[in-house]
Amino acid sequence: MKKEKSSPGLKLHPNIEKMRTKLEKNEVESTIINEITEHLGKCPDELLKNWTQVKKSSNSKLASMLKTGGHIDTETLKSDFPQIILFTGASGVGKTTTLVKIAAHLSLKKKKKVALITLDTFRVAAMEQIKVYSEIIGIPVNVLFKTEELKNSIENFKDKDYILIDTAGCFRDNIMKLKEIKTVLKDIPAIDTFHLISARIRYSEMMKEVKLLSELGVDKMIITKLDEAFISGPVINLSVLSGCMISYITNGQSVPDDIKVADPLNIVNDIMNAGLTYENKTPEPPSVSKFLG
Ligand SMILES: Nc1nc2c(ncn2[C@@H]2O[C@H](COP(=O)(O)OP(=O)(O)OP(=O)(O)O)[C@@H](O)[C@H]2O)c(=O)[nH]1
Ligand SMILES: [Mg+2]
Repeated sequence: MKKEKSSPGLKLHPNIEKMRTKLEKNEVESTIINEITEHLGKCPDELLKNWTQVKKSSNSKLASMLKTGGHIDTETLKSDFPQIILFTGASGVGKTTTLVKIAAHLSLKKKKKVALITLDTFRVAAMEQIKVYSEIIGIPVNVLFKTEELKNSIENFKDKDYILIDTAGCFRDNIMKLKEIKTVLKDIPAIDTFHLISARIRYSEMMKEVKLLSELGVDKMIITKLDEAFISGPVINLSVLSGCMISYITNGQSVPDDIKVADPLNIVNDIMNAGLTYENKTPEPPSVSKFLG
């Protein structure tokens, strides 16, 4: 990451310098840091003297720059046909866990008719994992060995409100699979795709994934494992600079609780207060303030 210091000769308030350092150490991109500096530069001295107020003002400015949205709207179903929701992402990113969290919310809390389909037949354990969860929630699951079987499987679940589809590991295979799925499902009206990205990977890696996905028309992200992130910059950079939007945040292994609808201020507060920054040696886990709103 290119680091840009404040311009020489221009003396910044010590608390603005402190905020710049905090953001730099969290690997926030310099364009964003400069916008925050400009914003704080317009704040009265009275506010700048108070570090808590500086953090608050900086967080709300950052929040206003974040792009979020695209979460599942359970109030207005788009058509009579089930809403199809695909979950993609690198292996181990949390696809199955997140799908199950959302399925539990839709079925148990919102009382919607939900079915699961998994295309992840690569590992026996993966099939077992989703079967066990579907039994606990009390919803059907269909395990498919070939993408071509998708259309039939969806047809069998056409009385449902939502069909959630789990895909298999490896990101490069996932892109191929996604292309295949999109081809098979090209006549189906309501398909939403959520791509999952771990908060722990580098911003440059995130951007590579987002670029490949945007070519497939995917712009909704779910950020997983925020509870395990040591620095907050990559998620902020992604949300401000990539053009995609963050729909959900997951911050723990507990099903179904550890997921939240992405709210800009909550995200900023959580990630700026969490993580092992250079200021505090022990990470504070972000709080799960509410379950899916
Ligand atoms: N700490 C933490 N762990 C998570 C989170 N989400 C998922 N996990 C854990 O990450 C591990 C992998 O989760 P899965 O849901 O199996 O990931 P996946 O993407 O389906 O993995 P594959 O199917 O192998 O590609 C499990 O141990 C989950 O409990 C999260 O938000 N925070
Ligand atoms: Mg899985």
